[in-house]
Amino acid sequence: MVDTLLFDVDGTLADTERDGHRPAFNAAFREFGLDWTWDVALYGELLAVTGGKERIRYYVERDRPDYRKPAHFDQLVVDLHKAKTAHYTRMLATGGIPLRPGVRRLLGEARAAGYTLAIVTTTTPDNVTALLRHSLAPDGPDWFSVIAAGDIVPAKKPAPDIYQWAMARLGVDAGRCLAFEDSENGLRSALAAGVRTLVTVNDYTRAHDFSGALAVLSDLGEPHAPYVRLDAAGAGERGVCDLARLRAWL
Ligand code: XBP
Ligand code: MG
Repeated sequence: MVDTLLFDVDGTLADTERDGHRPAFNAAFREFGLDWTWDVALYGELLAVTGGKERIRYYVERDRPDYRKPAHFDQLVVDLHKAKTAHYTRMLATGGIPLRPGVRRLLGEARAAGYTLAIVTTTTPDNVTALLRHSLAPDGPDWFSVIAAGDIVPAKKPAPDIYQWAMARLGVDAGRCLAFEDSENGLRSALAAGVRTLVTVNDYTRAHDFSGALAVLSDLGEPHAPYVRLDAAGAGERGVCDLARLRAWL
């Protein structure tokens, strides 16, 4: 019996990557006098690597052979990332990034039904609490029994470690859990931890390989704007992803 829902954050709860993280990285680069600019297409490629600090290193190695690393490069990456987090959380507090369709509805229904909710993400903890507070509810972070985030485990998604860490913290085994992810790295991470996974795609992840997913949806859907199911088993089906629908799929 599934009674525990594990949510990825970036791309799953909200479309944070293109209009949140990406401009925040760019603002940090400018602040540090670096002429690095991540446009929408380039950022899509860089998303192959999870974790902001890891992504900066990947970019330098892959795209900036001209850049001469200073002796304190490791510290520079940490400082850049700290600045990026400050830009990002400020952005959430001022403008806000809305939750994706159906997210608030399903979280509310699951909470009312007594399900355990948890967050399982590679992003920085401050980013999660800022998003939940400003886009979900002032007490949004308290809706979740565990928030597993960031550098808590050294091996980020697609490694299963962050899911295993969260389940150990919750004291549940994988059979009681259902994960929500938007990307191939996220899906691989959850499946490797033995957790069945529902995928909602976004523009960056639509073409990923989602084999092994319970179902692949455009989004969770709302009564006035139903999801479209994208995986072969139910392609074209429309609906609203609620607890009854999840139970039927499980
Ligand atoms: C999210 C990430 C994160 C964010 C940026 O992946 O990879 O790195 O892009 O956040 P997932 P930080 O949705 O699979 O958890 O800069 O705080 O790392
Ligand atoms: Mg994600």
